[in-house]
Amino acid sequence: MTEADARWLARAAELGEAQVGHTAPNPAVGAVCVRNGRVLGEGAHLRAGGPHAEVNCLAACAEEPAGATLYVSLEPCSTAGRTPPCCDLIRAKRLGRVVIGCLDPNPRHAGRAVGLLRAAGIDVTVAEGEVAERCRALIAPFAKAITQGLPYVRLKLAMTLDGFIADGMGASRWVTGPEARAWVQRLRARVDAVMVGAGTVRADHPSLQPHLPDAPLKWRVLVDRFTPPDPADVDERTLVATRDLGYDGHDLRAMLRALCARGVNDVLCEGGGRLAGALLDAGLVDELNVLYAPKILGDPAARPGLAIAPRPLARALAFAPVAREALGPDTLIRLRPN
Ligand code: AOF
Ligand code: ZN
Repeated sequence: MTEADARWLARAAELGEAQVGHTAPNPAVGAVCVRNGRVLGEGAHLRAGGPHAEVNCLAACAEEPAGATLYVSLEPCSTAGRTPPCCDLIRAKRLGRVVIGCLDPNPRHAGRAVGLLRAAGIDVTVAEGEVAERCRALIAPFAKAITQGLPYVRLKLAMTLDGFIADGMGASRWVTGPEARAWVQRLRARVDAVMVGAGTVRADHPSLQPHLPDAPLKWRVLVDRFTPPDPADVDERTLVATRDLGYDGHDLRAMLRALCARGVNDVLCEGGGRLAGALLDAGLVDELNVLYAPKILGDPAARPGLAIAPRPLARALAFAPVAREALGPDTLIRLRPN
């Protein structure tokens, strides 16, 4: 793989990244067709059931792509799903070379394209290094969902330095500042569903939708173990866990499986403390996003961000920080459970 290959593949990944949050249960994928350092066409997968990135890219080519190189962030599919196999199209269009960002974790495809395309006389390169990492990160939620039947779970906690999400009177607007809240809106736009305890929704009535132009409406999952949902909070985009996902009040894993079966690959949990704690205790969290507001409440009646079974220091839940970012006065820490 050359430096130019890495650059074109990065462009394919960028086209895919722009579709994150729109394609569930499919992965977001981007593609670029190039001849002699010149772009013939670009494309992305826009929504499940619609044409794949390769199809849109090749349809956008101003001239016949025979002999050209196709850069695609994910291995082209080799069997028919809702749409025909991209490998057939690549052969029919007689591309000279295909550069793949990462292999498809879907067992129906998983690596088959490489042999199929090579057998058709097409030069195939599977990327390595940084750009390959980027392409894998792009489909991480899809990879977990397709191989484990569980969605990728992100937990967001926005709290004071002493770990509270509302004061002793129940006031929660706002713990964090506008920059942190805007970051949460962008995160919501990138996931497939937002999950929250029914008690938190009853207390705060958050819309849980990304209030951004072009962001599709998300599923709102109300987990009603301790508190029944207020009918006023249930609309056509709401899934009530006990009613719609067969949740028995204990088996969160089974509930997440049912959510995944509904086509949710990527779910954001926004609290409350008991649900967040239960997910962490059950080892179901893939990524933790803590937004710390530079405030202290010190009120034992305040609402804690996390309710978790007590642990001795030696067995504390431990995390590896992956990034720290300043959002106005607040601090975002992204962590992965160890
Ligand atoms: C590609 N290009 O842009 C995407 C792919 O039901 P279908 O036909 O849409 O197939 C869905 C599967 O295709 C999905 O599970 C994943 O393995 C792959 N996604 N493949 O060649 C794309 N989105
Ligand atoms: Zn395809």
